[in-house]
Amino acid sequence: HPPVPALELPPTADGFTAQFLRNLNFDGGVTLADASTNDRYLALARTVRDYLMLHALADQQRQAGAQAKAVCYLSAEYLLGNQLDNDLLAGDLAGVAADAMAACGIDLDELRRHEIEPGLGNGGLGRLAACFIDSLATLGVPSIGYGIRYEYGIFRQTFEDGQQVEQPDAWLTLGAPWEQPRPEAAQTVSFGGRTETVDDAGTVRSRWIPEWNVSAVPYDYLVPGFRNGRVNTLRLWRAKATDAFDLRIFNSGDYEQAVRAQTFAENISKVLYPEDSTPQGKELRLQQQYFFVAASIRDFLGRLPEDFDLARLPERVIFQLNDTHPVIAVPELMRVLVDEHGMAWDEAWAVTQQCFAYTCHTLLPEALEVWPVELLGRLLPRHLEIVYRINEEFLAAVRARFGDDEMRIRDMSIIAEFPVRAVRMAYLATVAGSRVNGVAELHSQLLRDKVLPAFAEFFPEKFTNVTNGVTPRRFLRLANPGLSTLITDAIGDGWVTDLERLHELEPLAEDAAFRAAFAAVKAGNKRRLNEVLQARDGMRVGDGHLVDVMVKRLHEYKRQLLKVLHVVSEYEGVVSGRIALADLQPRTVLFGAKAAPGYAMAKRIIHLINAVGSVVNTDPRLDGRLQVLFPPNYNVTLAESVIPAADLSEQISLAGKEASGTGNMKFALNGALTIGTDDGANVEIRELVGDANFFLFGMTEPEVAEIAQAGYHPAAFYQEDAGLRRAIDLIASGAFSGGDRSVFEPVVSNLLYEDRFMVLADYSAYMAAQQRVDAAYADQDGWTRAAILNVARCGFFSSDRSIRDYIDRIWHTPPTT
Ligand code: 26Y
Repeated sequence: HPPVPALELPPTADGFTAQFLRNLNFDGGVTLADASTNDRYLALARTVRDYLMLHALADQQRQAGAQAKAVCYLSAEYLLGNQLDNDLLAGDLAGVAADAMAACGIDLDELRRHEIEPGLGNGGLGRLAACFIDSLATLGVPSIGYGIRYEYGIFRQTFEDGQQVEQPDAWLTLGAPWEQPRPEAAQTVSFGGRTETVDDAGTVRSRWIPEWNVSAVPYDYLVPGFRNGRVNTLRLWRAKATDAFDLRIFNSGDYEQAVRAQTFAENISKVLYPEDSTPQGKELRLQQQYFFVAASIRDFLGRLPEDFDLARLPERVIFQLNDTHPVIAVPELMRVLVDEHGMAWDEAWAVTQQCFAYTCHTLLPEALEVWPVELLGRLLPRHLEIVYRINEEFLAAVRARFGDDEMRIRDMSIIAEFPVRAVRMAYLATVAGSRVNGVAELHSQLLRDKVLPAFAEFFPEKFTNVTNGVTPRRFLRLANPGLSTLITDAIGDGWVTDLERLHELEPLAEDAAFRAAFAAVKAGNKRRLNEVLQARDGMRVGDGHLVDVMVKRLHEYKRQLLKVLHVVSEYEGVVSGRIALADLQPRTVLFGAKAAPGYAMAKRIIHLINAVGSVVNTDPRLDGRLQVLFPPNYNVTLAESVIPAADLSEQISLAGKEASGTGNMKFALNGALTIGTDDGANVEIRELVGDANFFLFGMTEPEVAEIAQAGYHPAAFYQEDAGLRRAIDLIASGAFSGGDRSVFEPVVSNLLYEDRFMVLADYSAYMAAQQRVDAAYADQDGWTRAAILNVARCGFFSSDRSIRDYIDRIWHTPPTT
């Protein structure tokens, strides 16, 4: 085609300015003089995207015709965080953008603050997916992320009288400049109806006669690699009513019914379920899951050449199942191969088994998804038949190997019989997938030994580990510019894509000037956090305070209550005169946590944290030396300010319950010291940073199993430990609830009589570990040395390494150039 005036590459400030103004004028329809903050933000975002699009087009050209195997990452959640800085960094556009904004008299920081992050995930699992697509692009692995474009992401949290109130997250209302709708690539997804058998030239086949359809419209996000010219796609699906669906009803003359039908269809991608780890078995959730995987499989198959032999599908794709949420993809691929393409069952099963791999992210049995047969049969009748057949053949194989061991058969059946007949999605994924992985060494071992032992015995070759990681671009380079500069000045900038090079910092831990510079960066990060907290919530971290941080979803197993008991004990100690104020290490304890809206105990714990904070923070006897801050609405954006400012990272789950944790990695990488149990990836962090630079406490997983076995009696710990008794009694007395003893009674009695996660059993060990923290912090120089060693030794936790492990152990998808 004739030459078109292209954006200049490499980008220049003039070129950037011109494109920015074009976008402002023609896309936004305003002049610079009249543009609102939102107009300017949208035009800036568009301009950044335009530059990335240049790379994307060139990349597509290079990859066109290549027959490389691709990873399709199937995830119901992507907790992306802000896009502007990420894309400016990846595209190496920050300098020209700053110059261009200056030339236009625009405050770039104001536009940064204007951005609303896409919160399309709950917590660790969703954030991991976002880190993984970043690493896939940076490593140049052909890959597509598939998910759901929720109109409302994770709720916005506010506090009223210390209690959580949820507000809708209307992240799309001011425009969505990072996404590109592709209506022409819409897919139709069917639901409901029935199956019937047909005689197909002598073979009896089942076929699905669905009852209703929705249209899945893709919205594409560019996923740029770090300065490598690679741009992958994140394709998120939005549900729309199909025309056919509407028309039929419109023609019947029932306008209102037609509009209702539209609402019904579009509800599918309306809202992210805010529960993590307690599946509710809701029909809409199953609709969401099938909706996005059915659209994604069709979409991927549509990219293959017309005459492609589907028997060779495993050479071209691996579908990675991010937990059980997308596992309905297994019977869907079988249905497509067998019913739509006429492939023989056995061949289709062989193909399917090679095309899937499953990552498990939990150890809590109640977190494993199970779909009642009644529901599945109503929504996806053909898929239920397929699951039954998969199960029948699998159980026949089990019988062939172990004989008619009915106990074993019942244990391993993909169909549970109690309390209702239901499909165990984790079992289906394990039977169907080529690999099953846990997300940290300990987790993978417990997965084999405790969660899926019968399957590990039957398919030992399937089980593997890939320890989680975090992207160093967002969580070090962007979040901690001060430390990034210090590191780059010392060892060059290769660490951004080769994080093990941080080891080169180790000798500098012994260099007094480097330690001073490192400490100055930490102090600067605390000031920066204070600016953010001040503007956001009117809060601030105390000067000279140890910044002690516990940020993560609110869950009993994560044991925010243990942290609360520590705070209450310190408070009670000072108030009762047992601790001299001068002996109290000044500390600010910072919490961030959302509770699932239906999780009553988690919400009570939030209330308790706020209640303790308002008493402790204002009691003159503490003189501000102990502060509890709980900024509401913890999200990726706040994490980026909090993590670099932390001195102490709280990773205090009951051993054997936290699959991995990834916040733990982000803190250590930013030079916080961890106080933690022997759980999840804490184990690997401690091995790498060394015992001297990690505050370990608490029972090990085998010890937990042993006391659980023997019968755990929390009240005994209360009886025997005077400090614990005083802390619990103070809460029970109503000291934090205006004298009303009933408010936190459920928390107290739960601790005393149930305490499922053994908070009381680990209390004294935790208190002792906190004393070691205080003593260590008193030696500031020693603390800084340990912090530097944490940074230097955590290169392993790059998500680039995780992705390389997935490639080696599971995907076998080499990077392409
Ligand atoms: C079924 C539904 C209710 C559900 C929705 C979300 C179930 C689970 C989840 C999310 C789970 C999750 O975030 N798990 C976390 O995954 C991280 C990444 O692997 C781990 O680091 C972390 O330990 C684990 O709790």
